Parts: sequence; structure tokens; C-alpha cells
Amino acid sequence: MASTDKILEASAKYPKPAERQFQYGTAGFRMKANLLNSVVYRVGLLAALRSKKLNGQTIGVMITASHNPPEDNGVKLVDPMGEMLEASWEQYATQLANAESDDALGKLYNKLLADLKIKEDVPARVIYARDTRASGATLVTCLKDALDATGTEYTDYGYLTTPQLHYLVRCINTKDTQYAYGDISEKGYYEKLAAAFKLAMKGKTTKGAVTVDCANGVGGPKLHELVKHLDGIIDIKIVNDDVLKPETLNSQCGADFVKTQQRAPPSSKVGPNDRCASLDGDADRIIFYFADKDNTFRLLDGDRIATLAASFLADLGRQSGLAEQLKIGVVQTAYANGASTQYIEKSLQLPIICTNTGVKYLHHAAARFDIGVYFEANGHGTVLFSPAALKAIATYDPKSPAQKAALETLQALTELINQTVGDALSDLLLVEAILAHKGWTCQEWLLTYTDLPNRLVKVEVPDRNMFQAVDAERKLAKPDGAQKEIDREVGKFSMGRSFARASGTEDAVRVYAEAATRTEADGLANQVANIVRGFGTVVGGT
Ligand code: G16
Repeated sequence: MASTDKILEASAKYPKPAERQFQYGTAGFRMKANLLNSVVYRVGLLAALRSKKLNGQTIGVMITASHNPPEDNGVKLVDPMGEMLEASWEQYATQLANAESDDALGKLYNKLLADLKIKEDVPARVIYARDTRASGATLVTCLKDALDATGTEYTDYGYLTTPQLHYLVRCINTKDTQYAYGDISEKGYYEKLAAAFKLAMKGKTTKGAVTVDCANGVGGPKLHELVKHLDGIIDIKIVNDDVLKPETLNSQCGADFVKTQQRAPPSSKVGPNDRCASLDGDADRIIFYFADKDNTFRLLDGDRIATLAASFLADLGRQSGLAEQLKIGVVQTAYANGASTQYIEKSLQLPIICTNTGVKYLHHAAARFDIGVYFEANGHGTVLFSPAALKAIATYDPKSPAQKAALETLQALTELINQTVGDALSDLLLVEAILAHKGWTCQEWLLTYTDLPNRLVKVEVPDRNMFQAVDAERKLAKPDGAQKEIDREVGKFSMGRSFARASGTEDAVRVYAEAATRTEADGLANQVANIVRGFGTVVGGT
């Protein structure tokens, strides 16, 4: 049977839901799981095309909805170096997902083959994994049907965190090259992180335990595995690691809950000043927090991790004698707290780039620096080392014992920090290593600058797509007149800043506001949310 026939035959099992339009968004396709069968099948077709186009390099497919509720699911593609799918291919994913009939799908598949000059006889290779959602098994079947129909070679890695899949994709595609990234196995991932952490911690100890809330997601069992490789040099207490009750995923726990609610998970039993962290459902985000001696909740979010990492790396650059060769920069989004931006510019004196929300945007911007530190405020991020920086760090001849010690720590960090994507487990160890080096508790970390009070609100409107943001999502170009009203409200608040943008992962518009006081930040967020509601309702007609 010709391959298109096989594709059509399998596709008949997965009709596209009528009158639904799909879009490859901030992190792939994401929605209620029961709408996803046809989408995942078609993403499988695209993965095959992408691999063929890249001469049979291995492409990753991750089935996850990360921070979303348990009934959602999603799918995203991973490019050969472990990066997010190249942006220019997102449109093909969207087109395939929206082909109304099997016939239209077959025609589009052949058109893509022709337009993209893809040779059908080149082999296609794919690996895939999923998080712990109940719907994952069905979606894997849809994916496998697409891979079988296209004659793709594939490996099912079962349950993994998203960053673990990114790691494996890079390992496979760099095997036996000068860029070899690691052993192609889950065990290889733990071994790489553990070895690097032990090197980074040489002669240092952490202060007390860190309690890690795993959002009842795949990060729980994987963190247990990682701990086994750490030889007890760090005390990690794991909570919210129940993956047998899928309905508890991200429910009243996890990084998104803690960041948006600005409070610890209600189940938390830690005492004052105890260091805590929360992962999200697929363990690609992490945030830290603690209750101070007055029992006030204190958040140490992605901005804090970025500033901590950037200042530590800048110190290591100076101490090792490599400062001139290691130009460090930080990448943030509009959600970054204004106080963090000011601290990076004024105190750390480092350049900043502001991009749209979405790791794919931050990652590319970070690659412009020798050492690019990128974190979204929600805790998603990592640090990228350029090839030139890696070479300098690997080959520099230290001139003193102090330079040697700093260089060794830098070398360890290049191995510890996941170079493919934000990784909660790698970031956990990075933060712990830095705090150990600085001899800091969370309180000292918090003292580096004072966050402006802020509030994040989710507004449900009939059609979020009518809200079109520009200027790194700091302004609304549409609907007409909305930005003017937002500006007018912002002007009423001392140190006020606010913006609204359509989420790319949830059916909602997000509103962020910060101001001089908590009351003002809440007030501004509510006013802007009302503006969004007003515009959304008028045009949406409900
Ligand atoms: C995904 C993206 C992040 C983004 C988040 C929220 O995270 O990878 O870059 O910040 O969605 O995006 P939005 O505001 O567009 O809904 P995750 O952890 O859910 O995969």
C-alpha cells in the first residue's frame, strides 16, 4: 500500500472534531484530552516529515499538558538538538491539525512533501514519552498509528518529564560527535546530573533540607530516582508525589498553584524558614518559597532564580579570570517583576532582553549571549552556554588556586544545567548548589531586592483570540481602544504596570499587574481584568 493510503486508512479512526480550530500555541497543542486524538495523530505525521526533512535525525514527541488541570492533555514536538520545534514549522502542525477530512489531510501531507522538498525514502525516526495523565495511553495509540502509517522507526520511553525527553533527543542526535551530550537513557540523565552536582558541591554543604512538592505529577517518581544517585549529599524531602490518583495532578499544589495563588499548597506541613520548592506537572518549571518567622509567605520565583544564577555566574566569571570571554545576559518576559529587572540592570549591571511568553522565544534570545540566563517568572528556564563559552571554560589554564576552584565550579555547572530546555530537576540542584556556595538561606536570597507587589488574574472570555498583544506582549493592539483604557488605569497607581495577553495554553486572557502596595496591585489587576471582560463580552456578544 502506498504510504498515503496507509495514512488515510489510519486517519479514518481519528476524525477531526467538527467546527474546532486548533492552533500550535505557546507549548504545542493543549486542550481537553477528549478532543486531541486527531491532533496527536497528525502531529505524528508531522514528526515523521520533520525527521525525513532533517535526514533522519530523531524528533521527540511529548504528550503532556504540564501545568493544566488533569482533564487536559497536549502534545509538542522536540527538534534534534532538544530544542522546541522550529517556529516556521508550527504553521504546518496547525494546518495538518485543521484539515477537515481524511482526503484533505492526505492532500496536505503530499503538498508538504512536495513544498518542503522532502524525500519520502529518507528514514524517519521519533522517540516519545508522556506525563502521568490518565488520557496519555489513548493518545500514545493515536501517535503510534501515525508513526506506523509513515513507516517511522520509533522508541516509546514511557513516562518521562518533558526535559528528560529533550535530553534524550539531544543525546541521540549528538552521539559519537564532538557535541555528545550524554548516555542515551533515563539512567544516563540521572548520572549526568548527579556527577555534575557532586562536582559543583565540592567542599560545600546545603543548609537544612529542601522540601519539594511534585504537583502529583511525573516529577515525583523521577525525583525519587534522581535522589538515589546523589549519595545523600543533599536532603530532599519529596511531597505530593502521588501519581496513582491522576485527579490530584496540579490540584492545590504545584508551581502554577503556588505562583498564581501566592501561597504554599494547603497540604504543606513545613515550619518557618524551611526551604520549599514546587514543580509543575511535567517538571519543567520550579519555584521556591518559605514562610518567614512571622509565618508570612515568601515567594522566590523564576525571576529570583534568574538573578541568583546570573549573579553567581558573573562572580565565577570574574573569579576564574574569564570575565572578558563570558558576556552574561538575562532574558525575561513582561511577567518579570519590575524590581528584578531593575536589580539586574542596576546592581548586577547585566544586559536584559524582553521576549514574548514561551520558552521557545526566551531560548533563542538567550543563545545570543556567551552565557544566557533565561527564566520566566513562572519558574520555567535554564542557562545556555555558547560553544565559545564552553570552549573557553574547558580549555582555560587557571593562574591561581582561586581561579582553578571557580573554573571547576563553572565546568560542573555546564554539565549540571540542562542545555535543551528549562528543567525543574536540574534547576533544583543548580539553586541548591548556589545557595550552598553562598552559604545563604532563603531569607538571605530574598534580601537581594524587594519584589513589587503583583497579581496575576485569569479572565475567561468567549474568544481570547480577539486579544492581540504586541511589544513583547506589553501592549494590546486589539481590540481597538482596550490599551488606552488599560493605560488610563495604570496611570492612577503608584509604580503601576499592567498588561493583558491571551494565554497560549489555556482558554483565557491573563492579566498581570504590579504596583507600590499589595492593595494597589490587587486593585489595578481587578480594574484591568474588568476592562478585558468588558471588551471580551461586547465583541464576543455574550
Ligand atoms: C508553557 C510554556 C511556558 C509558558 C506557559 C504559560 O508552560 O512552556 O513558556 O510560560 O506555558 O503560557 P501561557 O501564558 O501562554 O498560557 P508549561 O509549563 O505549561 O508547559
